[in-house]
Amino acid sequence: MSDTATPTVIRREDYAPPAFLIDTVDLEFDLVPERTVVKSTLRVRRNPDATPAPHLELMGEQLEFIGAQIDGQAYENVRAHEHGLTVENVPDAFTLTLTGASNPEANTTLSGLYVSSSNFFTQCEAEGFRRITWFLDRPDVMSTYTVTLRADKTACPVLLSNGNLIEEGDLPDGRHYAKWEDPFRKPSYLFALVAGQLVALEERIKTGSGKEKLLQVWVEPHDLDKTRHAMDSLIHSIRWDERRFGLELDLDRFMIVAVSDFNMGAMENKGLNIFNTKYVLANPETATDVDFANIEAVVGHEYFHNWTGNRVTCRDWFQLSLKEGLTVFRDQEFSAAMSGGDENEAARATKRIEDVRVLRQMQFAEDAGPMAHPVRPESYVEINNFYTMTVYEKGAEVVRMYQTLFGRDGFRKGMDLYFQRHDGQAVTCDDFRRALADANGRDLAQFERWYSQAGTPRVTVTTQYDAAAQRYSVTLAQGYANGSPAARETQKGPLLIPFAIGLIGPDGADLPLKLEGEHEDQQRANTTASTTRVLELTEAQQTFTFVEVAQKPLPSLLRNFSAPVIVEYDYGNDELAFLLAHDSDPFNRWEAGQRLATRELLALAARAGARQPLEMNDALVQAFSRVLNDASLSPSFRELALMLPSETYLAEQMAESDPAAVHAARQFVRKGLATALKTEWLAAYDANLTPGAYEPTPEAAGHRGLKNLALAYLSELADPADAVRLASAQYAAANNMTDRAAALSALMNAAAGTGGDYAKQALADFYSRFEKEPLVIDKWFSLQATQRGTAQRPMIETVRTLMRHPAFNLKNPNRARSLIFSFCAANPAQFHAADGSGYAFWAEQVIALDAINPQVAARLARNLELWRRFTPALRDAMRAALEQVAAQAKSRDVREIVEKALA
Ligand code: B3K
Ligand code: ZN
Repeated sequence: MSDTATPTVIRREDYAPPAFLIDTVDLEFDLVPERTVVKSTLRVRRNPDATPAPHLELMGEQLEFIGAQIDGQAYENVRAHEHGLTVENVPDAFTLTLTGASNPEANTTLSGLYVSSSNFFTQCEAEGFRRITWFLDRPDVMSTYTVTLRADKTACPVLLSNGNLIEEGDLPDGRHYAKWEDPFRKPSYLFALVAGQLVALEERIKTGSGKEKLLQVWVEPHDLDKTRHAMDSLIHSIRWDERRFGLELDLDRFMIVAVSDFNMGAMENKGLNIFNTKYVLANPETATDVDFANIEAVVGHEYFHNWTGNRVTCRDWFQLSLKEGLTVFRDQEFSAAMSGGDENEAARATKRIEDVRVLRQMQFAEDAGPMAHPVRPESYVEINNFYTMTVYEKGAEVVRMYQTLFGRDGFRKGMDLYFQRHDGQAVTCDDFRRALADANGRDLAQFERWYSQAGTPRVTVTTQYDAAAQRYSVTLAQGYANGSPAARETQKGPLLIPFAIGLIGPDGADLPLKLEGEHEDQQRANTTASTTRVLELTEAQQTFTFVEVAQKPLPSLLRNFSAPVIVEYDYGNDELAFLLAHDSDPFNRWEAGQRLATRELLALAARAGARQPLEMNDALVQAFSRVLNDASLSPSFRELALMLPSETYLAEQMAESDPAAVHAARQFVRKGLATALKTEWLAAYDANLTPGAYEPTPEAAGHRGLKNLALAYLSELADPADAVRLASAQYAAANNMTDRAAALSALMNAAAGTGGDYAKQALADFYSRFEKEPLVIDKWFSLQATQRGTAQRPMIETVRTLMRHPAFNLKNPNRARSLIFSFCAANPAQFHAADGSGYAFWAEQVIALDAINPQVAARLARNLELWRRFTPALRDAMRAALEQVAAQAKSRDVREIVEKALA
């Protein structure tokens, strides 16, 4: 690993253009698992816009240097070192040929060129290309590539790279070759190759302008029956991007390849997307509704990068959110459209709710800890540590705010201008903001703070109604939630916050809105619906007054979550119940229920922590009962509204996180709701059966979701006989993974509650049934790692036993995540066991992974970063575990995380 005692900090302010440019790249690969030789021929010239430098400094890692030539002549003034190659005293323009080798088979980092199941794959973002050959491995160096791949024909019948196939043929000794050419200039992080024994599902389509395109989904032969959904998702993505943004597929061929060893979800390499199998492979027997939806979202995400990321890329890695925030926003809009059409607000709301839930639980937590950083970070030690919730999810919220401010048409105008100005360039977040501002005739200088300030903004709301004057005033005050010092340092001034608001009358209907001093035409321009107004909060505190308000209204605040902020408003419980029943904004209906539940759960957690008796709140039961029985609400909305906030989220809301108390409180409420509404859960179960062939449609998935939530609640009953009966039958009869996994989970939960062993047989059956399906065996591990433990049956023991299971493999990231991450991140009550056993396990695994795959290790390392916010006993034990990792970890990746956590 490349590590130094004092880590080098890379700073945004130090950006300088490259001293040299590389116009063309010609690569020749002789692919051999243990020693692959790469010959790279580069046309290099001095950058007229940079400070001149005598030597060409190329990045390179873990490479064996074989030789160099300049303009066809051997060149000796070359120095290979730990970080790359210095080519000394070069002319102004020249052709440089470099030959080197690496060992793909020994590459367990899964960055650069590596072997997985005897096939070759690459992963270059962010800095993997330098592990393949020496290069100016930075995104502002864009070149056109030709690539020749040579390999054994039997071992590697398929040879793929970016762009178009221009030549192929046989070679002596049973080898063959293929030559690829990518006509588009690209940075090195978008380079890819794949070679091996793969087969493809193919389809030819015509894009908007009538051009024919070849689409392929490449997988291992036994997985061909799981490619249809990915192909359909790709076609839907292509169509949607044409419709919504007028963006067409530019290459003649677009390929998706699935690989089972992969560090993240997928990668948008030009024309050759490489995917984790988890986000490609699906059929009803092996994939759940959630898997189907995730595949659609990730296929869309990577496809959308072709314009937002590839055609227009990032100048430097600080601008990562330029492509990631924007592309997440695009995939969110795509998924929303797929789940209900572009216009159906109620159907779109379920997607919005799911996204906001993730943002709040994960990104708000990031902002509260030592890794807090702005959407456009100012510095990093290891860039791979900055593919974060802030860059991705908060970045997507920042993009969404432009659309909220300018409307869908105004946003589209901004996007059009962005491509008109910057197609083929490597640019910055400022360039994007300027395109949006110019296209809409707006000054967005203040909006820049969303990119430079870290921390979660908090908007405190106070209201006043003057009945005599029929005036209702809303005062919004902005500041930041108590974040970490890392976040506070960046906070310089108030933000421009688009704050969507509605007013609800006593009958539950929205009131028409008229702001003081507002003309009628302004009123129409401001919003499409006259009952929701987007207030633009720009100062630390501002009052907005609505006039002609005949009755005292109830405010519906931050509709559709119009900005990534925390809203403080002193709603009464009855008001929240009223909003849950009546708000015309589906997001805020859900929000009201969550506020009600969160308030109750936190109160109970405080009592549990103080060992006081707990009591069920009848208002919560009534509110849940009304939602459950409201047939006007879609099943998927009801499922979301009846789900309690997660233990992790609740613990983060406490002054001192106490996972055991949160668990006790949440379990108490789950049981209470199960008991009080037993008949209703049983009825909901029956009412939402989906007989017949499995269909992954949003409607069918909604029914399954609500039915399985009912089953989960029923499994909490002191006497779980009904749940066990239903779940056993469902497990045996299931024709799809959603139902089978939910049934197994309910059986396991019933067993955890009663000490019965209802799940034993089903778990064994599940394993043997799916032994040959790695993605399903991942579910088998993760179901066990996240199951509820008890004092008599601590889960750490189960997890340690599973670590020795023959199917466990630490080198495979999906498997490591399914067991280790599931336990450490998704089973908080067991992970934070008072005896510190979870932390000791965590430290061991971070250190073990560090030696294999620093990127995966660093993800796991982040699991303890909020340690300062826990109760004192846990805090001390966590610090000790962090110190142990700090003393032993070698990689820059893990060191950055634990050192920041301890600082
Ligand atoms: N751009 C890649 C992520 C690369 C992560 C490198 N550590 C996938 C994506 O966001 O689409
Ligand atoms: Zn992305």
